[in-house]
Amino acid sequence: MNALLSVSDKTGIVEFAQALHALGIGLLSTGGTAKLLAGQGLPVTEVAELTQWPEMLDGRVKTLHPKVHAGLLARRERPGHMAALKEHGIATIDLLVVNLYPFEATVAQAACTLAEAVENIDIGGPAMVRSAAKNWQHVGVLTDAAQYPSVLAELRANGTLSDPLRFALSVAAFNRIAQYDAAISHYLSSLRFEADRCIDDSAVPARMQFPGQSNAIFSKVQDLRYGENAHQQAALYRELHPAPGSLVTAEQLQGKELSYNNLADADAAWECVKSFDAAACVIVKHANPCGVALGLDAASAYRKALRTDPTSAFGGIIAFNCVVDDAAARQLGQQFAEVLLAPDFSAQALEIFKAKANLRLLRIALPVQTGQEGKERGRNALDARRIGSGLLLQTADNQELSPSALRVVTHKRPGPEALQDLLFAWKVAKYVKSNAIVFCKDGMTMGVGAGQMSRLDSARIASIKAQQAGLTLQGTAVASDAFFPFRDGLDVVLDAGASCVIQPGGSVRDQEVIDAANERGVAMVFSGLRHFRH
Ligand code: 93A
Repeated sequence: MNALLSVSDKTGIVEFAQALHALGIGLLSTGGTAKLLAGQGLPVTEVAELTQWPEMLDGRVKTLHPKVHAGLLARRERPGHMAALKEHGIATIDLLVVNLYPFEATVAQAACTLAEAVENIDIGGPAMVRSAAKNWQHVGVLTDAAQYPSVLAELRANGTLSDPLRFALSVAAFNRIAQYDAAISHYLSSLRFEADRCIDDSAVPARMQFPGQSNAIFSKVQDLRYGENAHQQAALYRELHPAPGSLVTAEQLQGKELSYNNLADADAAWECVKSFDAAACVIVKHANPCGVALGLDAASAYRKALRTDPTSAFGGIIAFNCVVDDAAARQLGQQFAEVLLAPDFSAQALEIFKAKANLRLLRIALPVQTGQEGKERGRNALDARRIGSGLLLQTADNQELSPSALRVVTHKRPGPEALQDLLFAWKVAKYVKSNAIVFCKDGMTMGVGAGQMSRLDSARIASIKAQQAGLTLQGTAVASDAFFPFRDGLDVVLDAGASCVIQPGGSVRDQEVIDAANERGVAMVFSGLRHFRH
């Protein structure tokens, strides 16, 4: 058996080659990889020696040779193929280990030039990977160091690779090539061709991004059982380089397989909860928060969040931005939830959840919060949405409200506590579908009106729900995701008991609404920022 090893990322390659050698497998390799292996005392034949052709053109031509490709492509069961190999003195290559020139990492660097990017387009590597993957019945192809252990395990156990493993490796190889080519095509498509600059490509910066352009490359994580409804098919894709702290980086610790709706709701809950600095809990149903609260710890935040709307919370998605300990776990154990997300769970909490085998537990690391980047906390830069045969792209709603931008527009000013509640309500409203009306007090949602075509109805629904939950809206702070076009919406929230209001402002009738607030003796602040979410 012969293996050809040609890797840019040399992680683990020495140990892997040593193991292959110990199994009696012959080693072939390209310049840099061969040098590394030979330096470790491994008997390795350089491809240049095999082909009797030197690596040329600064390494652009290393393995593009019939001796390599025929060795990979020959069908062992066809006498004609084997006779041709014999005639030309070509040995079969049964195992191919390749990882490609680091194109994606190169163009991710801000200072990368077009020349550097182009030099990192691997030609020979993908060609070999395709040959090997096409001939999967005879060749095992490894394109990722993570595959080394499973391949070694089979080789050690059986001296050969099984059909299912070779097939899986082939699929992974073609996926990798597709991803790689997509990265190249996305990158080149993002450049504007300027004749004089592109000819001297060392002067061309790597990315000339147009506003709103997506350079994200997605690869499939898994098929989902079905989509939003049972008759719809669905799959989960993730970006090649997901932002740290984004939902797709989550690790599932237990529970049933995640569904399409679970993932969509978990994302809504996670995005909301990680926007808070204090310990927070967010309960989501049908993409809307039905309870959000701050607490001293997970347990107290959860207790408060649940009080907002215990009826809707049944079967919800519950997210925390802090460790879920045993106290929180015991309380959570009393409720039926579909998914629980948190940066971590204590050992006792995990023990408690074991009794609920179906409950899906997701652990997601919160990104370290430093500077503006930390503030982004793994948010997407772009939002995408399908419309009939088209795609709408926009930069994501990542605008943070700075308290200094708040403008008090009424005679009455909100006191420090009211201001806290207003800012909390404002944060929550951003994650509620429009039209959003959110009543809050003491770091807890008291009534949420979501997704109505009329702001008045959202206001009414929020107050009906508060009543049903046995909560009083007296003295609450209320946030409206967009301006009140007339005073009627304001009157509804004040009639319900609110004593201060935050809204973007910007209506032609702002003065009518401000006058109404003054007439009723409440404080109102303008955020100058709208948070539509449809
Ligand atoms: O420059 S290439 O496109 N031409 C080739 O013929 C070729 N053969 C292997 N790149 C080629 N490779 C790549 O070289 C492999 O995909 C691998 O990434 C890298 C390993 O080179 P070395 O062993 O010299 O470090």
